[in-house]
Amino acid sequence: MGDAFGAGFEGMSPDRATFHLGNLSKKFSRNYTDDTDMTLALAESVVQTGGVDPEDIAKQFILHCDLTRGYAIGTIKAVLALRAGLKWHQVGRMVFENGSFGNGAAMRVSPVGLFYHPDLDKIQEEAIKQANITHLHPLGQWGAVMQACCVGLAVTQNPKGPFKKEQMVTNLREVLWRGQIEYMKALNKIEELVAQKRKLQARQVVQVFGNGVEALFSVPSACYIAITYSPDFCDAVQAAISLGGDTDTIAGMVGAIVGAHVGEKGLPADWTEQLEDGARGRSFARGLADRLFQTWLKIHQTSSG
Ligand code: R7I
Ligand code: MG
Ligand code: MG
Repeated sequence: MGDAFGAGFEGMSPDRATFHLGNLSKKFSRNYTDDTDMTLALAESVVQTGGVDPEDIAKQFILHCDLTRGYAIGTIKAVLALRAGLKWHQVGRMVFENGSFGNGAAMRVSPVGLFYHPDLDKIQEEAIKQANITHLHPLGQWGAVMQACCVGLAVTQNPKGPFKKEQMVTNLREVLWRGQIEYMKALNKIEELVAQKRKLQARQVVQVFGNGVEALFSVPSACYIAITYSPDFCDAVQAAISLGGDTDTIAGMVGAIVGAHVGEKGLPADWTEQLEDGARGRSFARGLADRLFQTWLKIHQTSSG
């Protein structure tokens, strides 16, 4: 939902995006972009294989990635190379020799957070595993870890209780210290702002955390916004869009985190109705979410009984 609502604001400055937010209800298309396209492909693979299997994910990418939906160059080349017959572990350096540090592995990772919650160690491992197909750079990988952990922690919190912001920061710290120092620095800033109960203006959020296509300049922004505005889904997504820049992705990641906490009942029905409903549109996505939950349930019932 965040992806489809945010897409029309891509590349705007925070001031311009904030100005146009007044038209959110009427002005823009509700078509999803590459963010959702890849999320659906990953979720489908998790359901079919019962886990994260890069070979099968690559198969889903080959079958379902619609490269007209706003993909960036690194991922386009990787998918084309897969279609040309290369293996999943051969396509991660097609454009960037150290691997991509774009936010593409983070934007699609929410099924991993949902599927492996509440096990943060497993979320870390599997988020990196799925990132490795297209995003081998540690900043790309750990952006995916941070986003997946946010989703996993949000879905673990009681949807009826208050959103435990400090708890979420503490739990994130337990994982992020193992990875890239840059994400720990961003988490420290988030912690400081949460402790001060400060809601930054859009322009300030961009100054502190960024709004770009790089994982480091979008995942911490999404995490800060989600923690600050949860459980209000509409406020959170609008705050994400108001940052401008990579709006589809930041709003998509925020929506995934807050949505994981509030569940379907917490989503605005009038927004949901506006989403495109083609072959892999909202009805398909809803059914896939159910199948993902059923698969999660089966595994957890088996392991607990
Ligand atoms: O990460 P990726 O799939 O892009 C996702 C973004 C989201 O905003 C989507 O909504 C869509 O619009 O695209 O694709 P990549 O091409 O791997 O990374 C995105 C961009 O990050 C690249 O096109 C580069 O501009 C930049 N980038 C790098 N630049 C220099 N060196 C990523 N890695 C590098 C690098 O190593
Ligand atoms: Mg996109
Ligand atoms: Mg984007």
